[in-house]
Amino acid sequence: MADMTSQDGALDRILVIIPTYNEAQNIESITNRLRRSVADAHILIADDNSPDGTGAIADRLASEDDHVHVMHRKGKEGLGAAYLAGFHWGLDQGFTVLVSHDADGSHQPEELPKLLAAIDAGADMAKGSRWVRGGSVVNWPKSREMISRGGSLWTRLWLGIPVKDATGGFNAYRASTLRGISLDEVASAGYCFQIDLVWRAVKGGFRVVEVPIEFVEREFGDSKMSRDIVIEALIRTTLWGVEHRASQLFGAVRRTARGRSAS
Ligand SMILES: Nc1nc2c(ncn2[C@@H]2O[C@H](COP(=O)(O)OP(=O)(O)O)[C@@H](O)[C@H]2O)c(=O)[nH]1
Ligand SMILES: [Mg+2]
Repeated sequence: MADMTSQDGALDRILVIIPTYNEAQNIESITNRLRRSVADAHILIADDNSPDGTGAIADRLASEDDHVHVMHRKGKEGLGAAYLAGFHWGLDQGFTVLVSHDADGSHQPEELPKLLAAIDAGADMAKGSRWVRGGSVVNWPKSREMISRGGSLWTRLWLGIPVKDATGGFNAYRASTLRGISLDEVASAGYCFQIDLVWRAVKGGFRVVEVPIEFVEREFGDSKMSRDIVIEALIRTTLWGVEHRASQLFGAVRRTARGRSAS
C-alpha cells in the first residue's frame, strides 16, 4: 500500500473518478483494489443508470466505506460527460488531485502511485501511457491497438500534442490544471474526451508527463467502443487543428500589421 504524502500539498486530497456503464461484474473488485493501492484516496463512481445494476452495487460500496461516493446520472451520456460531472463535483469538494480510471480492469490500480508520484514531482497532468518505453498492452485486439496508435500519431502530427498515448484514459490532474483548461467548454462525449483534455493542457502551457502503464483488456462485460466514437474523435480533432492553424495565422498577420504601424 502506498503512503502518498506530498511535497507541495498537491496530493493532500486525491479523488479517483470511475465512470461506469454496465460494470456490475467489475466495479467491486476495482474499487477494492484502488482502496488497497492508495488508502487515502477517495473514489467517485459516476454511473449512467446502468441497466445491469452497477449503481446499486456502488451504493452498497459507498454505504460500507466513507471513502467511496456515488453519482447517479440520468442515463447513458458518454464517458466524457460523466467525467466532467465528476470533475466538477471533485473540485467543489476541494480535492487537489483528480484521477480518471476505467472500471473494467484495464487500468491497474496498483500503478496509481506512479502517476501520483509524477504529480508530486511537478507534473500538472500525469498521463498513463501504453506507448512509451515500459508501457504495454495485454490481450488487446490488434484492431484496437491500431486505432489507439493511429489516433496518437494523428494528434501528434496534426495538433502537435507531444505525447505518445493521447487517447489513454488513466490520467491524474492537479486541480489547478482542471481549473485552468475551461472545462465548461469541453463538448467531447466519447473517448475523444481524453484527447480534448490533453490538448487543452498542452495549449494552456501545463506540464504533461507520460508514465508507462500496463493496459489489460477487460475480462468481463462489454466495451462501449463504437464507430460513432471514432468518428467523433476524427471530426473534432480535425476541426481543432484547423482552428489552431487559423488562430496562429491571424496572430502572425496581426503581429506583422502591428509591427508595420509601429515603424
Ligand atoms: N458513465 C459512463 N461510463 C461509460 C460510458 N461509456 C463507457 N463508460 C465507462 O468508461 C470506461 C471505459 O469504457 P470501455 O467500454 O471499457 O472502453 P474501452 O476500454 O475503450 O473498450 C469503463 O469504465 C466504462 O464503463 C458512458 O456512456 N457513461
Ligand atoms: Mg475498457
